[in-house]
Amino acid sequence: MWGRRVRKKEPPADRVVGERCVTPHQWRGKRKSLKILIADDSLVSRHLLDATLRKWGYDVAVARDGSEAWDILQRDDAPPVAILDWMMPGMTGPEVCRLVRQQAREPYTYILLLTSKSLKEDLIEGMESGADDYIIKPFDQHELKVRLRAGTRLVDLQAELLSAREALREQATKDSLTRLWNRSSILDALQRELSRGQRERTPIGVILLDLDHFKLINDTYGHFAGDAVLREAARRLSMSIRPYDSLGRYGGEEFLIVFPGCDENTAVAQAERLRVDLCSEPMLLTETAITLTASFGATAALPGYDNSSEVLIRRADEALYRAKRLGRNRVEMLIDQSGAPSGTSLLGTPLADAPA
Ligand code: GH3
Ligand code: MG
Ligand code: MG
Repeated sequence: MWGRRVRKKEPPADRVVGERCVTPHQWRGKRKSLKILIADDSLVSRHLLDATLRKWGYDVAVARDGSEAWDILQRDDAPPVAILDWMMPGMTGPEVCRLVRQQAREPYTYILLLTSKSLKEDLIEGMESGADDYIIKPFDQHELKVRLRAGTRLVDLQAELLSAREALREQATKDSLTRLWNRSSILDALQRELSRGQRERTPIGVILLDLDHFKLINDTYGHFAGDAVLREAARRLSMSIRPYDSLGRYGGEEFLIVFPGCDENTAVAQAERLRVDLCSEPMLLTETAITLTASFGATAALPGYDNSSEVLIRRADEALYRAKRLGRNRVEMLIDQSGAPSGTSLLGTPLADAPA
C-alpha cells in the first residue's frame, strides 16, 4: 500500500520494544545438515567418527578434550547433538555432561557417551551425569546410526516445541496489526520500569499519544487504509525511540511509550521529536498522500512522588486530552502537583489540524 518514498526500509520486527524476543536457533527451522560435536582425545577414533558422520550427511565439530568440548557447547551456535568420549584429558565426558545439564540452556543438547566401559555400574553413572544415551567402543556403525536418529528426533521435537512456545508468546504479548507490544505488555513494561526507577531513584518518562482525526481517515479511505496508516505510524514511532524504551499500542489509535531515565522535560523533548517524525513526511496511500498528526500527553514518575502506573497514565491522559482541546498536533505535559510544578502547557506547534 505504501509508495517507495515512505518505505525506506522494513521495520525491524522486535526493535520497537525494549526487550528482545528469544528465538530458537536458526537451524531448527530449516535444518539442512545437523551439526554434531565429536569430543575424543584419540586421533584415530576422532577421524573415524568424523568420516562416518560426514558420510551420513551431518556437519561435524571436533574437540580434542573435555575442556574444548565444553567451550564449543557454550557457544551461541553450539551443536544440538554431542558425542562425548568418556575418558578425556581436562574433563571427562560425564563431567562435561553434568555441566551442560547444570546450565540447562535452551535449546536442549542431546548427549551420547562413547565408552569402552561396559559394566552396568559405569553405564548407570554415565546416564546419571545427564547423558541421553551411550554407545560402547568400538562402535557398530548401524547401532550408532539408529541411536543418532533417535537423538535427532528428540532434538527436532524440542525445536518444534520451542517455536510453538515462541509463537504463543508472540501472540500473547504483541499487537497483531502493528507488531508492537499490546496493551497488557506495555503496562507490564511500565510497571517494571517504575519498580526499577524506584529502586534506583531514577525518573521514568511516560507518553500517551493519540492520532488526530483518525476516524476521518477510515471514513475517507476505508478501514484497510486506516490499518496501513496505523502500521506506518507504529513503524515511524519505533524508528524514533531508543532500544531500551518501550512502545506499545494502548488502544485503537493510541500508543503508550515508556522512557527509562527521562524526567518530564526530557519526556516532552522526546514527544516533540516523535511528533515531528510522525508528521514531517506524508504517508503515501495508493491513490493519495496524507499527512498524519498526533497529540501527545507527557508526564514523568519522579523519585519521591506517588508513581503508580494508574496515576501516571491518568496524568498522561489528562495532558493528552488538553493537547486535543488546545488544537491537536501538539505536546502537553502534566506532572505531580503536590509540591511540584503544576500542569504546564508546553511546545505545541499546530500545523494542519486534520489529515489532508
Ligand atoms: P481525535 O483527534 O479526537 O482523536 O479524533 P479521532 O477520529 O482520532 O478519534 P475517535 O475516537 O473519534 O476515532 C478513533 C477511530 O479509530 C475510530 C476507530 O474506528 C478507529 N480505529 C480504532 N482501531 C482501529 C484499527 O485497528 N484499524 C482501523 N482502521 N481503525 C481503527
Ligand atoms: Mg484519535
Ligand atoms: Mg483515541
